[in-house]
Amino acid sequence: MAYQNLLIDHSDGIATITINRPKSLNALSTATVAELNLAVEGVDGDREVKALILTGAGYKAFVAGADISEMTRMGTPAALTFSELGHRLCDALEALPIPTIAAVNGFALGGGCELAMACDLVYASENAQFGQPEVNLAVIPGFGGTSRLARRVGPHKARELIFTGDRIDAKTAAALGLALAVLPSDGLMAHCRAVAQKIAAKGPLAVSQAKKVIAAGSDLPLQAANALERQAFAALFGSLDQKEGMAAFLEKRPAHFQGR
Ligand code: DAK
Repeated sequence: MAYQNLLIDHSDGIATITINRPKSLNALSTATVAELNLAVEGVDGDREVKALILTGAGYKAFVAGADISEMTRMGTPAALTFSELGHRLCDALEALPIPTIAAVNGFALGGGCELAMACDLVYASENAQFGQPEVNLAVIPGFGGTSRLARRVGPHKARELIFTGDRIDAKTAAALGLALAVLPSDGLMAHCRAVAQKIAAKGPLAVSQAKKVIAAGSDLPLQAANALERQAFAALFGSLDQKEGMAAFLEKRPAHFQGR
């Protein structure tokens, strides 16, 4: 499939989606969000892909938000459709059975911050800036920012960031837990690929179950979350990979996982 606004790369079991609209700082137009939905669907159906990296083209921006030149023409029905498209994308990223990594290489504002927060792991370059500046435009986050930011940094800090529209730098984002680490700009992708490769070498069913249980469990009381964990833990003992992983340990050799 030929994309107008994305670059897609598959290598060594890792898919990389690069949002490629550098002239508008990779702003999310409707067409870009629609293409992202298709690209994520494509990754979902590909058993060879063990991890997904999402980034923006160039060194200045991950995504500087939803495309303001397009939003300026929207009324309520079009805004609802746009917001649904964005929610579908963020939900699809969270539902992928593989880990997703946001390589935040510059501005991650508005829809860009929301997209990063829909990924499992977020790494930032030194020049990255995060924020939900929608109130500057007299709107609110529309791709899940009100809920995901509150879950990531707590409702108190989320209120401050969303009410003021303030941008925070990479170090502050890391201190808040919004980013896991801050990397030099020219080392960000190598770091993200190294993390993706490390994960890709593990038992894929186990990684997938861990993602699912952490996501579902974080919205449940502890006992219910532990019940989910028990079921997933036990189910993995029915997999070939579990036999292989434990046999390889005892035989002091590398494991060869098949995802079965
Ligand atoms: N949309 C469109 N174009 C953008 C853009 C954006 N979000 N951000 C930057 N650009 C364009 C600029 O217009 C400029 O284009 P030219 O003038 O060169 O043609 C080019 O990118 C370079 O930007 P600047 O010249 O402004 O670059 P600076 O380094 O001076 O400033 C900046 C960088 C990121 C601080 C600044 O560009 C900026 O403040 N950008 C806007 C950031 C922003 O407010 N983003 C949040 C957008 S709101 C909803 C659904 C979704 C959402 C809300 C509701 N529903 C449907 C309910 C989401 C909303 C948002 O994401």
